[in-house]
Amino acid sequence: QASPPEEKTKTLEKAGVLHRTKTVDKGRRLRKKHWSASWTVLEGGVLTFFKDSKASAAGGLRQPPKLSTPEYTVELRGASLSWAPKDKSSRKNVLELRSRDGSEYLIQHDSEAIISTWHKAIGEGIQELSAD
Ligand code: I3P
Repeated sequence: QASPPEEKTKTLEKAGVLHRTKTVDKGRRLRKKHWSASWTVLEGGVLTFFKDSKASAAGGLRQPPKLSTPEYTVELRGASLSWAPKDKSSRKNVLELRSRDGSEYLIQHDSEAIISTWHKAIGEGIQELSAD
């Protein structure tokens, strides 16, 4: 028996620190790339990039991490994901996520193993939503 939709959308699928940058905002290409390391959460068909994790890391172990606020939220419904072509970045292991509203994000991690688990999880998230 299928679980009710509310239950499904609350499931945390994945979380971790990734490098990301927004390159296009609703069809408008941004002039500069600003890579930052940010806490990233995939949950209920939405990918959320929180604000730069360096701010909370600066507090060190003596301070609890500050509750960070989301910087970008990307609805996976109607989105597409692929490995970024080489001309999009000099970095290795870069994914390109295009949202339905015409925004684009690059997502990167130095570890091929880690970026591959994100590729799979985001790809599956997009697939599941397109089947609804
Ligand atoms: C950019 C910065 C980015 C780089 C980008 C540079 O310079 O070095 O990291 O993207 O390359 O323009 P600046 O800090 O002066 O803005 P990658 O790391 O993804 O290669 P680009 O111009 O080829 O996009």
